[in-house]
Amino acid sequence: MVGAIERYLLDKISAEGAIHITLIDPEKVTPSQASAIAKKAKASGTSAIMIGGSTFVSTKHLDDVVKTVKRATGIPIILFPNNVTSISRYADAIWFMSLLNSVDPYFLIGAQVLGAPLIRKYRLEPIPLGYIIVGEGGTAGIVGKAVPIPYDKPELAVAHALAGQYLGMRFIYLEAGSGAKKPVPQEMIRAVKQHIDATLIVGGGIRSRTQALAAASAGADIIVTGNIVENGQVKDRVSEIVEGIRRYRT
Ligand code: 1GP
Repeated sequence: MVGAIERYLLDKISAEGAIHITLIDPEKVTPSQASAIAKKAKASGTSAIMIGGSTFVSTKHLDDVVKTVKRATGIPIILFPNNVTSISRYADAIWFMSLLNSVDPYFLIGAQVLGAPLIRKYRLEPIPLGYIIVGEGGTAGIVGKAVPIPYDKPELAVAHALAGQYLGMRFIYLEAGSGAKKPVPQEMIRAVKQHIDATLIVGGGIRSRTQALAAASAGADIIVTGNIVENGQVKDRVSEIVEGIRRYRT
Protein backbone atom coordinates (compact mmCIF):
# COMPACT_ATOMS: atom_id res chain seq x y z
CA MET A 1 0.00 0.00 0.00
CA VAL A 2 1.30 3.42 -0.95
CA GLY A 3 1.50 5.64 2.13
CA ALA A 4 1.43 9.41 2.54
CA ILE A 5 5.16 10.05 2.22
CA GLU A 6 5.51 7.88 -0.87
CA ARG A 7 2.51 9.65 -2.39
CA TYR A 8 4.12 13.02 -1.58
CA LEU A 9 7.33 11.96 -3.39
CA LEU A 10 5.48 10.62 -6.42
CA ASP A 11 3.30 13.72 -6.70
CA LYS A 12 6.35 16.00 -6.47
CA ILE A 13 8.17 13.99 -9.13
CA SER A 14 5.22 14.15 -11.49
CA ALA A 15 4.85 17.89 -10.90
CA GLU A 16 8.55 18.75 -11.09
CA GLY A 17 10.09 16.06 -13.31
CA ALA A 18 12.83 15.14 -10.84
CA ILE A 19 13.44 16.09 -7.22
CA HIS A 20 16.28 16.47 -4.76
CA ILE A 21 16.66 14.90 -1.34
CA THR A 22 19.30 15.92 1.20
CA LEU A 23 21.00 13.14 3.13
CA ILE A 24 22.24 13.88 6.63
CA ASP A 25 24.65 11.44 8.26
CA PRO A 26 23.77 11.54 11.98
CA GLU A 27 27.27 10.43 12.86
CA LYS A 28 28.75 13.63 11.53
CA VAL A 29 26.47 16.22 13.12
CA THR A 30 24.97 17.40 16.37
CA PRO A 31 21.18 17.76 16.44
CA SER A 32 21.43 21.55 16.11
CA GLN A 33 23.85 21.29 13.18
CA ALA A 34 21.48 18.83 11.52
CA SER A 35 18.52 21.15 11.90
CA ALA A 36 20.49 24.11 10.56
CA ILE A 37 21.47 22.04 7.50
CA ALA A 38 17.92 20.81 6.98
CA LYS A 39 16.43 24.31 7.23
CA LYS A 40 18.83 25.71 4.66
CA ALA A 41 18.37 22.71 2.38
CA LYS A 42 14.60 23.12 2.52
CA ALA A 43 14.89 26.83 1.72
CA SER A 44 17.06 25.88 -1.27
CA GLY A 45 14.41 23.56 -2.70
CA THR A 46 15.16 20.10 -1.32
CA SER A 47 12.01 17.97 -1.09
CA ALA A 48 12.75 15.69 1.86
CA ILE A 49 15.47 14.81 4.33
CA MET A 50 17.02 11.37 4.53
CA ILE A 51 18.81 10.49 7.74
CA GLY A 52 21.33 7.68 7.83
CA GLY A 53 24.97 6.72 7.42
CA SER A 54 27.11 3.65 6.92
CA THR A 55 28.34 3.16 10.45
CA PHE A 56 26.92 3.16 13.96
CA VAL A 57 25.31 5.94 15.95
CA SER A 58 23.50 5.53 19.25
CA THR A 59 19.74 5.37 18.99
CA LYS A 60 19.53 8.26 21.46
CA HIS A 61 21.63 10.48 19.19
CA LEU A 62 19.67 9.39 16.12
CA ASP A 63 16.37 10.15 17.90
CA ASP A 64 17.64 13.58 18.91
CA VAL A 65 18.75 14.38 15.34
CA VAL A 66 15.44 13.23 13.85
CA LYS A 67 13.34 15.11 16.40
CA THR A 68 15.28 18.33 15.98
CA VAL A 69 15.19 18.19 12.17
CA LYS A 70 11.49 17.45 12.20
CA ARG A 71 10.75 20.37 14.48
CA ALA A 72 12.86 22.67 12.31
CA THR A 73 11.62 21.81 8.84
CA GLY A 74 8.25 20.12 8.44
CA ILE A 75 9.34 18.33 5.26
CA PRO A 76 9.28 14.52 5.31
CA ILE A 77 12.06 12.70 7.14
CA ILE A 78 12.89 9.33 5.66
CA LEU A 79 15.28 7.00 7.46
CA PHE A 80 18.05 5.51 5.36
CA PRO A 81 19.09 2.58 7.54
CA ASN A 82 22.30 0.60 7.47
CA ASN A 83 21.08 -1.74 10.18
CA VAL A 84 18.33 -2.27 12.75
CA THR A 85 19.96 0.29 15.01
CA SER A 86 19.07 3.01 12.47
CA ILE A 87 15.35 3.02 13.25
CA SER A 88 13.91 6.07 14.99
CA ARG A 89 10.28 6.31 16.03
CA TYR A 90 10.32 10.06 15.32
CA ALA A 91 10.80 9.80 11.54
CA ASP A 92 7.95 9.83 9.02
CA ALA A 93 9.03 6.93 6.85
CA ILE A 94 11.84 4.46 6.28
CA TRP A 95 13.36 3.14 3.09
CA PHE A 96 12.61 -0.55 3.61
CA MET A 97 15.60 -1.64 1.64
CA SER A 98 17.42 -4.75 0.57
CA LEU A 99 20.97 -4.51 -0.73
CA LEU A 100 20.40 -6.48 -3.92
CA ASN A 101 24.05 -7.14 -4.72
CA SER A 102 25.18 -8.10 -1.24
CA VAL A 103 26.68 -11.55 -0.75
CA ASP A 104 25.52 -11.53 2.86
CA PRO A 105 21.94 -12.73 3.50
CA TYR A 106 21.85 -10.40 6.50
CA PHE A 107 21.70 -7.37 4.18
CA LEU A 108 19.28 -9.09 1.80
CA ILE A 109 16.65 -10.17 4.34
CA GLY A 110 18.16 -10.70 7.81
CA ALA A 111 18.16 -7.11 9.06
CA GLN A 112 14.74 -6.55 7.49
CA VAL A 113 13.23 -9.43 9.50
CA LEU A 114 14.69 -8.00 12.71
CA GLY A 115 13.56 -4.45 11.93
CA ALA A 116 10.06 -5.09 10.58
CA PRO A 117 8.29 -5.54 13.95
CA LEU A 118 9.84 -2.32 15.23
CA ILE A 119 8.73 -0.42 12.14
CA ARG A 120 5.20 -1.69 12.73
CA LYS A 121 5.33 -0.80 16.40
CA TYR A 122 6.51 2.74 15.64
CA ARG A 123 3.98 3.12 12.80
CA LEU A 124 6.71 4.22 10.41
CA GLU A 125 5.81 4.16 6.73
CA PRO A 126 7.97 1.51 5.04
CA ILE A 127 8.81 2.33 1.42
CA PRO A 128 10.13 -0.75 -0.44
CA LEU A 129 13.50 -0.06 -2.05
CA GLY A 130 16.01 -2.12 -4.00
CA TYR A 131 19.48 -0.79 -3.20
CA ILE A 132 22.23 -1.45 -5.73
CA ILE A 133 25.85 -0.52 -5.15
CA VAL A 134 27.76 0.47 -8.27
CA GLY A 135 31.20 1.77 -9.16
CA GLU A 136 33.49 2.36 -6.18
CA GLY A 137 30.72 1.58 -3.74
CA GLY A 138 32.40 3.36 -0.85
CA THR A 139 31.83 2.53 2.79
CA ALA A 140 28.27 1.33 2.09
CA GLY A 141 29.67 -1.27 -0.28
CA ILE A 142 32.17 -2.56 2.26
CA VAL A 143 29.80 -2.56 5.23
CA GLY A 144 27.04 -4.17 3.16
CA LYS A 145 29.39 -6.79 1.68
CA ALA A 146 28.35 -5.86 -1.82
CA VAL A 147 29.96 -6.89 -5.06
CA PRO A 148 29.72 -3.47 -6.71
CA ILE A 149 28.56 -3.38 -10.31
CA PRO A 150 31.27 -1.86 -12.55
CA TYR A 151 30.28 1.28 -14.42
CA ASP A 152 30.89 -0.41 -17.76
CA LYS A 153 28.32 -3.14 -17.03
CA PRO A 154 25.00 -1.26 -17.18
CA GLU A 155 23.22 -4.47 -18.20
CA LEU A 156 24.02 -5.93 -14.76
CA ALA A 157 22.52 -2.88 -13.08
CA VAL A 158 19.42 -3.36 -15.25
CA ALA A 159 19.15 -7.04 -14.24
CA HIS A 160 19.40 -6.19 -10.53
CA ALA A 161 16.89 -3.33 -10.86
CA LEU A 162 14.41 -5.50 -12.73
CA ALA A 163 14.75 -8.28 -10.15
CA GLY A 164 14.01 -5.72 -7.43
CA GLN A 165 10.99 -4.44 -9.27
CA TYR A 166 9.66 -7.96 -9.89
CA LEU A 167 10.00 -8.60 -6.15
CA GLY A 168 7.69 -5.65 -5.57
CA MET A 169 10.15 -2.87 -4.80
CA ARG A 170 8.69 0.44 -5.93
CA PHE A 171 11.95 2.37 -5.72
CA ILE A 172 15.39 1.45 -7.05
CA TYR A 173 18.51 3.22 -5.79
CA LEU A 174 21.74 3.27 -7.80
CA GLU A 175 24.39 4.07 -5.19
CA ALA A 176 27.93 5.05 -6.13
CA GLY A 177 28.88 5.43 -2.46
CA SER A 178 29.07 8.60 -0.44
CA GLY A 179 31.91 10.79 -1.65
CA ALA A 180 32.50 8.67 -4.77
CA LYS A 181 35.00 10.24 -7.13
CA LYS A 182 32.76 9.53 -10.12
CA PRO A 183 28.97 9.59 -9.82
CA VAL A 184 26.83 6.97 -11.55
CA PRO A 185 27.38 7.44 -15.31
CA GLN A 186 24.55 8.55 -17.55
CA GLU A 187 24.67 5.34 -19.62
CA MET A 188 23.92 3.24 -16.53
CA ILE A 189 21.12 5.54 -15.34
CA ARG A 190 19.61 5.65 -18.83
CA ALA A 191 19.75 1.85 -19.25
CA VAL A 192 18.07 1.20 -15.90
CA LYS A 193 15.44 3.87 -16.46
CA GLN A 194 14.56 2.43 -19.86
CA HIS A 195 13.83 -0.99 -18.37
CA ILE A 196 11.99 -0.27 -15.14
CA ASP A 197 8.76 1.36 -14.06
CA ALA A 198 9.92 1.79 -10.47
CA THR A 199 11.01 5.25 -9.31
CA LEU A 200 14.74 5.67 -9.80
CA ILE A 201 16.99 7.21 -7.16
CA VAL A 202 20.61 8.09 -7.91
CA GLY A 203 23.27 9.17 -5.43
CA GLY A 204 26.92 9.18 -4.53
CA GLY A 205 29.51 11.74 -5.62
CA ILE A 206 27.11 14.32 -7.09
CA ARG A 207 28.63 17.71 -6.29
CA SER A 208 27.81 20.10 -9.11
CA ARG A 209 24.98 21.57 -11.16
CA THR A 210 26.30 19.81 -14.25
CA GLN A 211 26.37 16.40 -12.54
CA ALA A 212 22.84 16.89 -11.18
CA LEU A 213 21.60 17.90 -14.61
CA ALA A 214 23.34 14.88 -16.16
CA ALA A 215 21.69 12.46 -13.72
CA ALA A 216 18.23 14.03 -14.10
CA SER A 217 18.39 14.11 -17.88
CA ALA A 218 19.51 10.47 -17.99
CA GLY A 219 16.37 9.50 -16.05
CA ALA A 220 16.94 9.86 -12.29
CA ASP A 221 13.66 10.72 -10.58
CA ILE A 222 15.30 11.51 -7.26
CA ILE A 223 18.83 12.80 -6.77
CA VAL A 224 20.37 12.39 -3.34
CA THR A 225 23.31 14.40 -2.10
CA GLY A 226 24.95 14.15 1.29
CA ASN A 227 28.60 15.13 1.29
CA ILE A 228 28.15 18.61 -0.14
CA VAL A 229 26.29 19.82 2.94
CA GLU A 230 28.90 18.57 5.35
CA ASN A 231 31.34 21.40 4.84
CA GLY A 232 29.13 24.46 5.23
CA GLN A 233 27.70 26.66 2.45
CA VAL A 234 24.60 24.50 2.50
CA LYS A 235 22.38 27.07 0.79
CA ASP A 236 24.71 27.64 -2.16
CA ARG A 237 25.55 24.00 -2.65
CA VAL A 238 21.99 22.68 -2.47
CA SER A 239 20.67 25.55 -4.59
CA GLU A 240 23.21 24.67 -7.25
CA ILE A 241 22.12 21.02 -7.33
CA VAL A 242 18.41 21.88 -7.32
CA GLU A 243 18.99 24.40 -10.10
CA GLY A 244 20.76 21.71 -12.14
CA ILE A 245 17.80 19.36 -11.68
CA ARG A 246 15.32 22.11 -12.60
CA ARG A 247 17.28 23.00 -15.67
CA TYR A 248 16.48 19.54 -17.00
CA ARG A 249 12.81 20.49 -17.13
CA THR A 250 13.36 23.63 -19.16
C1 1GP B 1 25.25 8.28 -0.20
O1 1GP B 1 24.09 8.48 -2.26
C2 1GP B 1 24.38 9.12 -1.07
O2 1GP B 1 24.53 7.24 0.33
C3 1GP B 1 24.93 10.50 -1.24
O3 1GP B 1 26.28 10.52 -1.65
O4 1GP B 1 27.42 11.88 0.09
O5 1GP B 1 28.45 11.58 -2.17
O6 1GP B 1 26.44 13.00 -1.88
P1 1GP B 1 27.19 11.82 -1.39
